[in-house]
Amino acid sequence: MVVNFLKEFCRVVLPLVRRTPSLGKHLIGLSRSSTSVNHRKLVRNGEEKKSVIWIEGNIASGKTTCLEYFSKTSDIEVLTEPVSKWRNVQGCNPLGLMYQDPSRWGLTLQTYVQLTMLDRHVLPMSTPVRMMERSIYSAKYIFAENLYKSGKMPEVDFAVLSEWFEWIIKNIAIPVDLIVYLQTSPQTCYERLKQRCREEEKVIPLEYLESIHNLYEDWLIHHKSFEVPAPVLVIPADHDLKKMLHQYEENREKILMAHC
Ligand code: TTP
Ligand code: MG
Repeated sequence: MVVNFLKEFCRVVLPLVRRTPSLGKHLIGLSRSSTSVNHRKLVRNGEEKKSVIWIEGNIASGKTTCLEYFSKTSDIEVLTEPVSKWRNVQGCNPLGLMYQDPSRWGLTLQTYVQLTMLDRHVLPMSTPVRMMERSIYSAKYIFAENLYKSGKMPEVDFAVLSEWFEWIIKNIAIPVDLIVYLQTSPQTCYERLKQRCREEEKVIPLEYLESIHNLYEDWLIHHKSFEVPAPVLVIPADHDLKKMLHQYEENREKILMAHC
């Protein structure tokens, strides 16, 4: 009987899902409309409303520090970026390889970043609020875009990565209610980068941080490049730690009540 049911399910439902991507999305859990700017309330089949906040900003803009600050609040789940995986996947270091030879290894790194970010986005939520470092969107709209625009990613690599990305955002629900943009000057990031001294990043010149900065500004501030999937809260982030923590506290309500 179970076998018959499964056969019937495959015969009737699967072709329907293939023909109707939005139905597949409902089966995955959340409709696209419920994550858009105009429908910001996350209602998953009658569950309580939950809120997802992305922390975005240049390399070394202070995203992890911001997440660490809010991780002390109860009922918030904080997902830091899987950088350790990018530095070590089965004994290989795609991040280091990319910085050494972007044309050869850019696609390798960006494919893996895309996978690991997607894995974060689809994790079931166990608390009312989730904050996460970056998103699959900035990996594509900022980093992959930068590699391609600077002539370091071959056209065919960018095309394949883009098709993957478009498929993912069309078929898999990526919830977001608010983007917190830590806005820095490239110079500040450059100084912080030198201080923290992550081995792979020693080769990063100031111009690289300037390019990333400009792509961020075009996307989140000037709305000149790509769709912005949620409202943006801009926090000036050139300040010292004390002032930054003060600003996070000042903005606590705006950030944590993102879904209201
Ligand atoms: P960031 O995502 O900027 O993380 P961070 O920890 O350096 O930032 P913060 O100090 O604000 O917490 O970058 C991690 C490294 O990964 C950095 O060298 C840039 C690189 N990277 C890519 O090359 N491609 C990508 O798509 C992403 C998301 C990061
Ligand atoms: Mg970080």
